Amino acid sequence: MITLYGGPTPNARKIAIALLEMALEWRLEHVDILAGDQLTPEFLALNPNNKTPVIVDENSPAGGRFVLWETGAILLYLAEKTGRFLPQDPTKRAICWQWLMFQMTGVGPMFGQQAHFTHYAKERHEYAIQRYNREVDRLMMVVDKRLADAEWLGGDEYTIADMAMLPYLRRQLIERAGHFPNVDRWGTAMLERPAVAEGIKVGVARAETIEGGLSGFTDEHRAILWGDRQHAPR
Ligand SMILES: N[C@@H](CCC(=O)N[C@@H](CS)C(=O)NCC(=O)O)C(=O)O
Repeated sequence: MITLYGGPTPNARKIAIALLEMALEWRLEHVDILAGDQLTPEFLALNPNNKTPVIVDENSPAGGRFVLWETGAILLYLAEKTGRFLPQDPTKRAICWQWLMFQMTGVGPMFGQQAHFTHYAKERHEYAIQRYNREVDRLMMVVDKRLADAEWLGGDEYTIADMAMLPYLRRQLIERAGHFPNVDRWGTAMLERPAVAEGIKVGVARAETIEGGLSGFTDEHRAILWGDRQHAPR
């Protein structure tokens, strides 16, 4: 049994999609990051970086309980555990890692900053808004070009790189529909997969989360996510 600690956020959705695609036995342990669940001693014992998701695998290949955080590492662990969604051919495998790393180091952080300055920050910072909107456009262009040349991010096989990317592109698929036709084609194919359609709903039933952070995002939420509690010694 694998426990997924997380809520309705893009990073937890990556892992829910993978667990469903791989038909693993799993359960969700809901972590409400707007209420500060990620800052409790119990959660920090799992992930000292106070970020969701975390998985706890009671049946790891080494035997027994295994805790892992960082979605790129979790996706690779699950793919290797099951032998699925990671190409066998060494160069195809490396290309899959390349797009996975591109999601982890480029798309994830930059889309995150764009959402922060566009939706969550209390004051309006024109420079930051422009900077991150332009960077999101540039990254979208790179992904669109890749998907013009290949069916899936890794090439001709659906892999964990696609699972990592979809949750971050969902909002773009709606807000920028028609601007990036190859991303649109890929997004439609992704959402037709039952595991993807179900995985992106992870935690929604329990959520008090403000999807997209557009309305009702309060100073209390800001204090939890970017205030002093984040910097308290642990
Ligand atoms: N690089 C990390 C990012 C994880 C992350 O940013 N998680 C957010 C939700 S999407 C979180 O739990 N934030 C809580 C906090 O910062 O206190 C990963 O890929 O696992």
